[in-house]
Amino acid sequence: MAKADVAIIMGSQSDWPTMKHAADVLDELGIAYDARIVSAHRTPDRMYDFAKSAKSEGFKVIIAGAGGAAHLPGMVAALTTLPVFGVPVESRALSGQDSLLSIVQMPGGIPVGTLAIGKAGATNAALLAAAVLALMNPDIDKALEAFRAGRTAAVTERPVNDPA
Ligand code: RP5
Repeated sequence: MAKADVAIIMGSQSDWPTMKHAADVLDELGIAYDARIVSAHRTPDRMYDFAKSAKSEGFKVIIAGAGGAAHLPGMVAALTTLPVFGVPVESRALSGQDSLLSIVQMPGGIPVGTLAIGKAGATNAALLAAAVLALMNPDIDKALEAFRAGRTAAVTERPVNDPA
């Protein structure tokens, strides 16, 4: 398996349908990742071990998704200086507003780059991770440019009745 530059972590198996959108974008860009379930609440020791060893494992960026009382991105950011992008997963009770507010309002000094709730956030977390890696990797830069150009080319000038 190729060495993973990106860790995609999530608080629960139930977060995967959301976080898979980040994985799909990384696949499209040819960026290796490792997806793991790491819960701040249910597996705190696993979270601590992951965050403390993430840099020595070779990860360059961490994407962390969680829902509800979503402490995972902030706790991981407290334990590593790697960039952490937080994805608020859409919760059943409060539609992800709880997740968003749990992740976004970090105290100054411990940053989490917080994305939108749900699929858009997971997608953009992967694109931001790619943009960070692209600073050091021309192949990823090219893939990111092509990705953007593809999305631009896909926008028709006029609406159609049955878009593919
Ligand atoms: C959080 O609790 C997880 O990130 C998930 O979004 C939420 C619900 O988890 P499950 O009860 O579905 O496992 O820790």
